[in-house]
Amino acid sequence: MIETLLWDGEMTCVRHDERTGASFVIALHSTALGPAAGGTRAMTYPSVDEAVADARRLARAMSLKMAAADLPMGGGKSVIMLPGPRAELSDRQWRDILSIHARNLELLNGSYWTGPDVGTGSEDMDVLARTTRFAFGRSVEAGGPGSSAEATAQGVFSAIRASVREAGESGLEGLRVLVQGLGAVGSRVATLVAEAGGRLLVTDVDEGRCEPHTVAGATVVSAEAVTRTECDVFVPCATGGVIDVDIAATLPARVVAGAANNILATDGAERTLHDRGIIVAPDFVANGGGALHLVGREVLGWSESDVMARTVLIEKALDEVFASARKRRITPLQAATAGAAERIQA
Ligand code: NAI
Ligand code: PHE
Ligand code: K
Repeated sequence: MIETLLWDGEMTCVRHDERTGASFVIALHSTALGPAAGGTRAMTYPSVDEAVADARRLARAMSLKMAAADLPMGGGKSVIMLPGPRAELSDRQWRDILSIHARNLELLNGSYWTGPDVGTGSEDMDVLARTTRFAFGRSVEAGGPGSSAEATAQGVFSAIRASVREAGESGLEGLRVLVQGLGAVGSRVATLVAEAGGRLLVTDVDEGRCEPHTVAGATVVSAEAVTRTECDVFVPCATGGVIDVDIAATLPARVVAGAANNILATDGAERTLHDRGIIVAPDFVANGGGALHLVGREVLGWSESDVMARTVLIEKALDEVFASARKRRITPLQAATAGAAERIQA
C-alpha cells in the first residue's frame, strides 16, 4: 500500500473496463510549468503494477523533457494495458478502448493532454479528438500537425553530433553508428547518419525494416546481439530499459544517444557508463523534438520551420549539459536533471 503511494509525482489515475478488458493508467507527474502532457502508450503488460510503474517513469521523463525544452507544459503519460496484442484486437474493440480513453481525458478536463506514443499514432488522435479536446498530434488530413517522428529524428541527430564531439571526434565521418529500431524515428536517424558519412549498422526485430538501409550500404546486426556489438555510437530507437548495470559494464560503444524514453534501466547504469568514459546523452534532452513539434504546433502557434529551428538547438543544449557536468564533476544525466528540476521548481 505504502509503496503504491510512494512516488514523486502529483497523481495517478487507474481505471479498468470489464467489457473491453483494458486497463487505463494516467500518471500526472508535474503540473508546475503547465498542464501535464505526454503520449498514450498502448501495449500488453505482465501486471497492472508494471503498467502503473511504466506510466509513472514515463510521466516523470515528460516533466524533465518539457522543462529541458523550455516548453510551458508539465509531464504526464497514459498507459493503456491491452487485453492482448494490439494486432489481435478488432477495430471495434480498439475503438471502444479509445472512446473510454477520450472520456478519461474529458474527466481530467485539461489537467492532462495526450499525444501519440508506442502503440498509438495520428489516426488514433483523430479518433480521440472527436470526443475530447485534449489530444495533440492529429493527422494533417484532420487539421492537425501530424507525426512528430521527423522532428524527433532531427533532434536525436543533433544530440548525436554533440555527443560525438564530447567524445573527442570532429564529426560522424567514418564512425560506426548502430541504430536499434528502424521505425518512424530510427529509420530517419539512420538516413541522416548515412548522409553525414557515418558507417551505419542497423537492427530491428522486423528484419524487413533493415532492407532499405542495407541497399544503401548498412550492415545488419542481429537484434539479440545489439548490446554486444562493437560500435562508436549506440542509438536506441526501439524500447526503453535497454541498458541495465550489467550491460553498462560491457557495452562496447563510446557514445549512447537515442530516441527511446528511459534508455537506461536504472540511474546506476549511467554511472557505470560514465565511469567507463562513455558519453551518454540524457534521453529526455535528445528526444525532445517530438514535444517541440506537438506543443509548438498545437499550443504555441509555431510553423514546422519554427519547430525545426528550435529542434536543432538540442545540439547546443547538450553542449551546455556536457560542459556543466564536466565543471561540476557530475554525470550528464545528473546535470540535465538538475537543470530541468531547477526550471520546474522556479
Ligand atoms: P516505432 O514503433 O515506429 O518504431 C520502433 C521500432 O523498433 C519498430 O520498427 C520495431 O520493430 C523496433 N523494435 C522493437 N523492439 C525491438 C528490439 N528489441 N530490437 C530491435 N528493434 C526493435 O516507434 P518510433 O515512433 O520510431 O519511436 C521509437 C522510440 O522513440 C520509442 O521508444 C518512443 O517512445 C521514442 N520516442 C518517439 C518519439 C516520436 O516522436 N515518435 C518522441 C520521443 C521518444
Ligand atoms: N510520446 C512522444 C514523447 O515521448 C511525443 C509526445 C510529446 C506526446 C509530448 C505528447 C506530448 O515525447
Ligand atoms: K507510434
